[in-house]
Amino acid sequence: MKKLLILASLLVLSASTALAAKTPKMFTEMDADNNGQVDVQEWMTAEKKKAEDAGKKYNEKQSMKRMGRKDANGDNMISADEFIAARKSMDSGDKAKKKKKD
Ligand SMILES: [Ca+2]
Ligand SMILES: [Ca+2]
Repeated sequence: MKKLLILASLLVLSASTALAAKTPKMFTEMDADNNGQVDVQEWMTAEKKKAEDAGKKYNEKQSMKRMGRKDANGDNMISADEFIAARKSMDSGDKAKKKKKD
């Protein structure tokens, strides 16, 4: 019985580790307070830094647009799930996304 319990908890442990590993580094870096959501402030800070690093001027309007595209449920925060989903839809091409737009 005990062995089974240990096995079960091991399974849970490895499952949660796998889940955590799935969160992209880019997301965890943006999530400054580590609450699992990237809010507007965190997004803008990250985008500004990205623009500066690339020697570009930061465009707030476009930056907000990019965030809106990732924020699937419109709560002004990007969850890890939304971030991953947005990346996936980018990978699978823009055609489906354009259709979904309205
Ligand atoms: Ca956060
Ligand atoms: Ca959201």
